[in-house]
Amino acid sequence: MAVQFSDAVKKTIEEVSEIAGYLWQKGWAERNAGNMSVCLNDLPSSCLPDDYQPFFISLPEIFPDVAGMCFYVTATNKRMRDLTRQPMKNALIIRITDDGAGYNIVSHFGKTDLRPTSELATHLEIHSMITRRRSSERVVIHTHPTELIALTQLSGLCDERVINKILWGMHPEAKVFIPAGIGLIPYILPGTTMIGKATADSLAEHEVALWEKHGVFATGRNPNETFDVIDILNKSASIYFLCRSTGQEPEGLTDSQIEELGKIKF
Ligand code: 2HA
Ligand code: ZN
Repeated sequence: MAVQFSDAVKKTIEEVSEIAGYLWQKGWAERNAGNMSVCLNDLPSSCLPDDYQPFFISLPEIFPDVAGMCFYVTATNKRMRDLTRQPMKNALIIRITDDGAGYNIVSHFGKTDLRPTSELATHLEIHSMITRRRSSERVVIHTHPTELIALTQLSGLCDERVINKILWGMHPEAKVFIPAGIGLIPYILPGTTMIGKATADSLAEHEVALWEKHGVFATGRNPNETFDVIDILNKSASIYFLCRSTGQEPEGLTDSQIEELGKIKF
């Protein structure tokens, strides 16, 4: 007998697996690259069997803002291309304990070798920031978009102001759909609470955070919307490199054109 999920949870899992396929097709998810989490505030406790034995794992710090909340999280060392076909063999559902000091695995009857992504601390820092702001966002995606990462490898470009000017200037929709732009996080060891806090702070101000020489984190109300902002920005970065490959510098939109686009509301 499998754990029964509500229709809303099943729909979320279907959407996440669809996006996992896109990340792989885009070439942004080599080997085990990337991870996702979704806040499942509607996970009914009735989906747990009466004899359920919660398996407790402690967290590297206390996360009081997400205490008691359930998350669907991709598993460490698993592939996005596998998750797209088998979402519950490559991800798990966890519930943060009421004191925020750890979590229980609530999927798989608590009996599984799967463990959450190595970037769990960053995901929980971001979900904590979202909860404090009472935002309706509930999805966090981390992936390795090639051209956005390449921007951070060029010393003349690895600057938040410069990167935003390039990205907004390469296509009008970048400013329309990502009006607050991308936040740049200078290199910090991945998997640490330090990079998690820096990322959450940056995402409080921007739609997307770019980890120098590594990848991006984005938040959204649903998996598709979260994927879209990364896709739009990486398209801009691709246009930039395509123009430069001709030996010429792209013109880019002017500051006043970008400002005008920033006033469009969707
Ligand atoms: O999940 O991308 O940053 C693997 C990673 C770690
Ligand atoms: Zn990564």
